[in-house]
Formats: sequence, C-alpha cells, structure tokens
Amino acid sequence: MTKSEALFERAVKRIPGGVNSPVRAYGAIGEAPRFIDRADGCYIYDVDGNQYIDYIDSWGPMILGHNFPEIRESVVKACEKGLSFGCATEIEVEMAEFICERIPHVDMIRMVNSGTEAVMSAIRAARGYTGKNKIIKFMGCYHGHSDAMLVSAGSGVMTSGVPDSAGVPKGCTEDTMLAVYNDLDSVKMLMEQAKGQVAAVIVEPVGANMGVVPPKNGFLEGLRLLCDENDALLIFDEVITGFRLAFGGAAEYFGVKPDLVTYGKIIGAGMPVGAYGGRLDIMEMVAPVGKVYQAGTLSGNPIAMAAGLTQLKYLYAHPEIYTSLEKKGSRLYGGMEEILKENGLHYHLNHISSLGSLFFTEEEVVDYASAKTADTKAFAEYFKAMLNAGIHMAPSQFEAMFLSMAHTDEVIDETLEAIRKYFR
Ligand code: KE4
Repeated sequence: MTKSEALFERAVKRIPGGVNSPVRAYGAIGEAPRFIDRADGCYIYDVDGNQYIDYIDSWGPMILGHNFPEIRESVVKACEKGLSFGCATEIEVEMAEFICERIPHVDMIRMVNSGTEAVMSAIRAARGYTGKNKIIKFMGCYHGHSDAMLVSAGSGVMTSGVPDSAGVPKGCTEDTMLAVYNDLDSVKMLMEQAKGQVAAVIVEPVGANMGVVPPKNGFLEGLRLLCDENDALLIFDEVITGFRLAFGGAAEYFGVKPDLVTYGKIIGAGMPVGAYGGRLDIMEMVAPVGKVYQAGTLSGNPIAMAAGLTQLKYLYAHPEIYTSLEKKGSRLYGGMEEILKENGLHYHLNHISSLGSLFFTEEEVVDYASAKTADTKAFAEYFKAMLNAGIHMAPSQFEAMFLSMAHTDEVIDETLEAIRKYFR
C-alpha cells in the first residue's frame, strides 16, 4: 500500500469522501488520490516521493509556479508581525488601490475568503442595488457552492454527477434562471419571460468548469447589450480568468465591461482570498456604508494580502508574462492537436491562452450539452496513464488544464511526448 492509499484510508473515516473539496477525491477516476507533500515551480511531489509535472496549479492560483520566492518571502515576513488582527490594515488599502487604479471597471472592491463568497456577495449586491431578484446563470458554469448557484453547476457538481445538490431549499433557487452558454437567444427568452425582474446575468467569461469553453464571437458583447436593454447588471465571474488572460482578465482580453466582477485564486496566490468589485454606485450599497450586508472574520487577512499583492505586483510589472503564457498555450495545445491529427483522432480540444481541455468527444464543445457528450471513462484512462507518466492533470473531464510561467518549453515537450505515447 502506498502512503497516499494509507492516508486516503484514514481520511475517508474523518473527512467526507476523504477530501476537503470533492473534485480532489478522484471520484471520476476510481482510484485513491495522490496526497501531495510539496511543490516547486511546475512540479508537485506526492507523499511517496513521486514527482509530477503539475497542470492543476492549485486550480489556477499558481500562475507564476509553485513556491515562487518573492511570494514565499512576503508571507514569511508578514507572519513575523502576526497572523490576523480582525482590524483594518495598511496592506488591505494597498491591495484595493492597486487593483482599482489598474482595472478601469473596478472603482471599489471588497476582499472575502473564497470565490464562492465573492460570487454570493456580488449577487446580493446586484439584488440590493436593482431591487430585483432573478439571476440568469449558464448551464455548466460553476460559481462556487452558494445555494442560489447550485443549479446546473459545472466543476465538481458535473464531475460527481450530483444533478444539483441536496439541502438546497427550492426557495433558494427559484430565482435562478438557466441559459445556454454561447446562446444569446436563450438569454433573450429568459429576459422576456422575467421582464423587469432580472437583477443580473452572471457568466464565466470563459467557461472553464464544464471543461474550457471559450465564448463565441459576439457572445459577451451580446450579454452586455441584453443587460443594458433590460436594466440588468452584468457580472463577470473571473475567479479563473481574472489576472490570467490579461491583468484585467477576460474583461480586458475581450474588451467587454462588466458592472461587477468576482475574483479568486490568483488574487490570493494560493492563500484563501476572493474579492468582488465594480461600479462605485453598486459597491456603495455594501455595508457598512450601504444596506447590503456582508462580512468576514478573515477577510483581507494580512498574510493572504501579502501573498496576493506580491503576485499581482509581479504580474503587473511583467506584462510580457501574458504573451509568454499565450505562447506556452500554443505550444502545448497546438502540440496536442497535432498528436490527435497524427493518430487520426477527432477528439475536441478547446483552449485559450494558458487554459485548455481535451474532450473525449468528436462533437464541437460549445456549451454544457456538448461537453456532456464526452466519454468520461476514456478520459479516466487517459488521466491515469498521464499520472503514471508523471503528468498531473485535473482528475475530471470537466475541468481545465492550467499552464504557469514555470512550465518551460522542455517541460511542455516532455508532456507532449507522454501524450504522444498514449495515443500512438
Ligand atoms: P472557491 O469557492 O472554490 O474559491 O471558488 C469558487 C469558484 C467560483 N467561480 C469559478 C469560475 C470557479 O472556477 C470557482 C472554483 N473553481 C473550482 C475548479 N473548477 C475549484 C476547485 C474545487 O472546487 O476544489
């Protein structure tokens, strides 16, 4: 028995499914998950000493690679002054100013502790500001596990086959309406159906929780228009895309301006940080200045801010990172497309910048329904073969691959070699 297997045996006795987040349980794979001991650069090392090239990157935060020296040092330094005060601190002001002064559509921002909390709060602010209740989300998009969002969600919900979730009273989801990703008509129909009642449309500007599904040309622009025409707010959930596609996220990348935006992952550099922000007139609705209540003991925690701000400052000071990530993406995903072609395989591969997903289906994957045609058993075999070859990918067909600055050309070519061997 490996140490990972032994740990998993213990874990399942005391933690639901042996994990603190479902997708880590390898549920779709059918074997014990690898327990990770440490990580450095593009590598992670499990408790049995096996090394893997990591394409999970903690689900996105580690855009500079694991154990990035400046970030580690900023955390150690901050720890020497104490871990948490539950009071206002200077670094929270610095973090808010740094983001608001560099992202035009963010006039004001509030730190929270996760992407879930960011989305939950942004939706409450949207409802509080508009005085309306209906929220339109897209099938297959995942916005964290707050009750109103656990309707046809992606990510772990899609992976575990939990259609929605037990424990969510109907009342919590009756104002959540479901549209089809990349289908503006489905949004138009809902807007007509709930005329004057829609507070906001929330969207992953690049779907990444049904696997990677980029927006079709005009989709995001169309959402902007529909929201304006129907007096609804547009919320970009940039928990994955924020600071990854560009410093200004998908909003900058596609040139579409949301009214509110949510962040997570990269903003915390691996520490528990989420944030929501946007138009001043909306954010001024938030307590204590406004009537929309939201709070958090560890929100803006100084250690988490030290990590996150160090990462954001580094990304902003090195804009060439974004072209480099584009190049890394082209090398990896372009290489994968070549391998499929060499082997006469017509699996569908979606990718944009450093994000990508190989779908085990011949259908073009543009939304939840087409993503669901993927053969999850074939994916599981592929995942296991890659794992045994020392390549650590997300243990689910409905997740993304994440590239970081630590993935060199050599490492990408090594990955392609392993993939070539598998499909040969
Ligand atoms: P967290 O509460 O997990 O920090 O963020 C929720 C969330 C919100 N919005 C988007 C677009 C997200 O992708 C996420 C979380 N992403 C998943 C990975 N697909 C987190 C991994 C997990 O659940 O363990």
